[in-house]
Amino acid sequence: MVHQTNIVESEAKIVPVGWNAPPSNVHIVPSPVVNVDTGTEVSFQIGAKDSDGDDISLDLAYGDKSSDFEHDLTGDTTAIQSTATSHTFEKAAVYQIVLVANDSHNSSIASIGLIVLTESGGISTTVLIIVAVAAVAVVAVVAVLMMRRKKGPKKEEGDVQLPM
Ligand SMILES: [Ca+2]
Repeated sequence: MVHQTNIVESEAKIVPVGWNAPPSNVHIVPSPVVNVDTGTEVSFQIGAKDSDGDDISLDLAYGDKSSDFEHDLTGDTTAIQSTATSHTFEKAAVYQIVLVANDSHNSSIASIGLIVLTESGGISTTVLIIVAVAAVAVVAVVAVLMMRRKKGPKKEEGDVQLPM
């Protein structure tokens, strides 16, 4: 006859009364600033950890009045946990994206800025900016060349005279 013994392992957590470690390592990836075009689906990796092993609820606000993305991270671990989500921004603007991690005692916050550029006539604003910078550079090079020509050695005329 085989006897099985169930061994229950547990870790003792000594937490002083009234003391809590708030969620740490609260993160949003990509970070810190992203440039995207309107209508582009942007992927986010978000997460946190709790050194007490508390459950963490994540609340990600996109800053565009759409519904927040909410996700619960299960406790029992003090490792950094994360999850993924994505969102499409329809209007060109600068968005402040805020992630709140709550362990039911305290909240910790992380945020990033996200720049959404509009498209006009199929040419993105980024391309227009690059073209504008390139045009300024060309003008600068032409100006330098013209200044060098003016400073160059002057040709003296009338020095050479043939004897009669
Ligand atoms: Ca905690």
